[in-house]
Amino acid sequence: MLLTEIDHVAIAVKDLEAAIDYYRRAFGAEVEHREIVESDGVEEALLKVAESYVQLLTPTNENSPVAKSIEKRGEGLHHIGYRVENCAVALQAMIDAGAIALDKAPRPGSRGTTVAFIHPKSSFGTLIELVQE
Ligand code: CMX
Ligand code: CO
Repeated sequence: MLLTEIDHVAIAVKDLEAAIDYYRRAFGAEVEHREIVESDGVEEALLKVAESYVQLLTPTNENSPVAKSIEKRGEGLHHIGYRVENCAVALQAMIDAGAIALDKAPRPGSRGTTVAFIHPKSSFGTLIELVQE
């Protein structure tokens, strides 16, 4: 079994401050980590839940995949991050199982992780991010 934890559930939002404030008022959730990932065109706020995170995501430019997603599909669930021991091994295993890789090789993600994305069309409509800590 290659999955070790649900790393994060990512939610695309237009107003990051409003989303953070909502999770704070509703659950008392605090931001554990905040980062602008310019290579992905996103700003994230990570809310820790046990060993996982809720990743609130907002676009930083109009070409961002998250900007396109909000434009075409509205705000809401954007992807799921599956935590794995070794991203390269998990990526190859997914390709062998029929997945279409968006990243041909693992690359840097936020908070120093190594990640690879899988196209939703090859994974039952779910954009998957493999996350190695
Ligand atoms: N979840 C499920 N399905 C999705 C989707 C999503 N997030 N985004 C797009 N799709 C579907 C579309 O509905 C579309 O389906 P149809 O062909 O039936 O219409 C299909 O996938 C192709 O979509 P598209 O609009 O042509 O493609 P985009 O240009 O929007 O690109 C994707 C989609 C997944 C290839 C692109 O978002 C991508 O490369 N994502 C990976 C990187 C990323 O998301 N980075 C930001 C997060 C960074 C982080 O978490 O750290
Ligand atoms: Co993510």
